Amino acid sequence: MSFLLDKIEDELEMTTVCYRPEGLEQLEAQTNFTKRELQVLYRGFKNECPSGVVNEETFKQIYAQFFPHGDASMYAHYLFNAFDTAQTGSVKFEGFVMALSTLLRGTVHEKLRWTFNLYDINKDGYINKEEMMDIVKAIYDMMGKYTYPVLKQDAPRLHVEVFFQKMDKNKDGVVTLDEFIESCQEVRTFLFNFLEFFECVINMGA
Ligand SMILES: [Ca+2]
Ligand SMILES: [Ca+2]
Repeated sequence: MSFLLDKIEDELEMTTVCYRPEGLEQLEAQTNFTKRELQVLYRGFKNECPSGVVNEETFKQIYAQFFPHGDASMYAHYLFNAFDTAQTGSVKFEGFVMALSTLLRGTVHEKLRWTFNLYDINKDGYINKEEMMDIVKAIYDMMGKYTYPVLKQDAPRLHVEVFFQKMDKNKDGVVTLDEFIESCQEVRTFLFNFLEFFECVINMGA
């Protein structure tokens, strides 16, 4: 997501304050953004989403631009569901900014909690192997054929096995939030590295 932050910072340099969304003070208190940053974000948001809400289709369009050689639609779908905490099919500016604040400026713990929620596709509080497989496959699909080093056919399955061995401490077949956070903090796991790798790819492409 850091390409968004770069964009925000570019904008900040040349922007003049235009918008004053309602509840700005409240949002400033609830997020890690300054009032000025929130104004820039709001302007960008209204530009991209004149209706005032962002939907799954917008996520898909944005990711398709960044990953033209792959199919980002499934990853965009899972990502959108993590933003859409109320599961209403659309996300308002406030919700969008709260998630961005966590992703860009949250503590490690907050980022991990958010990531856990992304991977917990059915939102039952556990990550099971199928969910992990779906997400990892979605990431591979998104990267397409230009992933380096060239990935073997069974790479997603192997990565999921590694993930589970490391994360499922009590071997009950599901990963809880506590297991997830504990694992990520004690070792820099594949998963966490993969997300960082992913950020690098985005930055290079931006
Ligand atoms: Ca689940
Ligand atoms: Ca477990």
